[in-house]
Amino acid sequence: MAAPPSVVHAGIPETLRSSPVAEIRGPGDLVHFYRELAGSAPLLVVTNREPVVWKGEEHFVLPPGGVSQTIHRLLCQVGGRWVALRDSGGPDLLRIPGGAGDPGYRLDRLEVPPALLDGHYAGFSNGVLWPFFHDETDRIGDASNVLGAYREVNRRVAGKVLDSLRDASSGGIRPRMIWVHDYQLALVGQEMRRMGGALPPLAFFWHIPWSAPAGGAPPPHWLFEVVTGLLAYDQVGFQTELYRDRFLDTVFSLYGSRASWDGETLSVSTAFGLRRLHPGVFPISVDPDHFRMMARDPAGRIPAFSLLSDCGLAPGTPSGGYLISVDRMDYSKGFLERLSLMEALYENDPSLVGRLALLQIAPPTRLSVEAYRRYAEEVERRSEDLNRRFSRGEWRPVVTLARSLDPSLLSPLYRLSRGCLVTATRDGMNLVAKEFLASQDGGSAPLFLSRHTGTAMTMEGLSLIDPADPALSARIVAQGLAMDRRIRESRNRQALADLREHNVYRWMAENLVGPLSSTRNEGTALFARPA
Ligand code: ADQ
Repeated sequence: MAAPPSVVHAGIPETLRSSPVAEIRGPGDLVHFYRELAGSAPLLVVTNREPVVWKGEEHFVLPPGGVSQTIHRLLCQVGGRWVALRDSGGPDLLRIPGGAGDPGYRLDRLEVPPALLDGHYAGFSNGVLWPFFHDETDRIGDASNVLGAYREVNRRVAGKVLDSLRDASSGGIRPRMIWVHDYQLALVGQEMRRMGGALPPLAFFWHIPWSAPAGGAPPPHWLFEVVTGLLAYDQVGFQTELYRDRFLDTVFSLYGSRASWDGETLSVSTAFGLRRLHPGVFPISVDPDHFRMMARDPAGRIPAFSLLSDCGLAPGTPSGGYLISVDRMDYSKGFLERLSLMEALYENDPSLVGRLALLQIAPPTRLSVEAYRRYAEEVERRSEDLNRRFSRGEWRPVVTLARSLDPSLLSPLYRLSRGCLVTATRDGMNLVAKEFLASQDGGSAPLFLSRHTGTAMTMEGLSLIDPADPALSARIVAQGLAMDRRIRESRNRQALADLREHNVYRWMAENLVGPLSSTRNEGTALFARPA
């Protein structure tokens, strides 16, 4: 299958490509960049989930999630606020300390009653928006009973942000910008503007795909509201040019001649006045150097060896070969498609039976959503079928670890594998693919990457598969595994060089540079208050 044409990080304005943003390689560069633009002005971040898990008193731990940890580290150093829905116990405010001489930040936690939270999270966010934007039409739930909860939680988050800005006990803060994340919070910007008052630039990042407007069919009734909500931000970031362009298509299909786009700025005449915003393309990434180091570190390699031995995949033994997959148990990650691919692989080449297993590291996710519970059961049934059919003695073709593993253990597991299978049917980016490539660092294990991921659309020279066609994908995997070692190493080296250039710190800078450079950020309202 041919790789897509070179679209590596396309869509980023020329000015930005040649700016110091392109030089950013690590956390120190990012902090320096932030201070150059914002001085000592703080940053305010808004997410659905908290960056820390409270464990009592002043004690909390950091969950594994890479992106939230990168933002957390920046906030620790530059100072600011983080507003999120509460995930664990403890007080409404947590002071998160910075390192030596760093200001740290304050986490403002919003408590939402369970019934409302259920409508917002399981109902609209993951029962309607997620399947809609992952083109899983059959799984889209009824929006009418849960849209109200979504609106209400977004309104409460907006209120919490404004309270945080005005909080008399701290004298209020004047952040240089507010950065809101993901589909659960699309309406927060609009709600803040409705509540009135001076606001700094509002940026938003949409982490998941944006689907093409359904040709001919009427759009769902809630889409206009979500899109209009996004228009309230000054910048809306997407992972790829394709998603950004589809967003523009959707805006044009909904707003017709009231919308115009000059290649940088989208202008739309809405019921709330004229909106002018920048829909940007900012492909998210990882910290490749961190993964490289972890992959080699004995502190992770030793437990990785013993975990593999416990799973019957002892490294260096004839039955120890495995392909790895690491995903939340989400239908969009293509678990069933991956099992079909493995089945086709064994059918085509029976000599792989007993020599090459699938190690799937798959923590359960969103179990409050019925579709997820049913999907997990189906995956388990299919895995058992495969295990019944292809087991040889103690050896199993499918080994499942239904839990989260620390990245320090994950990266040696990536490194020790024979290859990685990413079979997402749709994926905004897919960071697992990038973590795997970074962990190779000199290794030759190939990545087999679904062409429906943002990673496939924004990186060159990778082996692309199509999860919808397991037979073809199995042939691509077999060919990739048989390819000359030097070719595989060279491909991985090239991918690593790309990731070092397009790393997560640079992604953050790309998101921040526009709003931080804005001349309109001295506390004046960017849009008139609606009449
Ligand atoms: P996700 O759908 O969660 O993210 P992905 O980009 O692959 O998908 O990120 C998952 C992260 O969780 C990775 O850092 C991975 O290592 C970690 N993870 C997954 N399973 C794990 C396990 N068992 N143990 C430990 N860690 C595990 C959403 C969008 C993506 C987009 C990201 C970032 O759906 O398309 O790439 O946000 O924008």
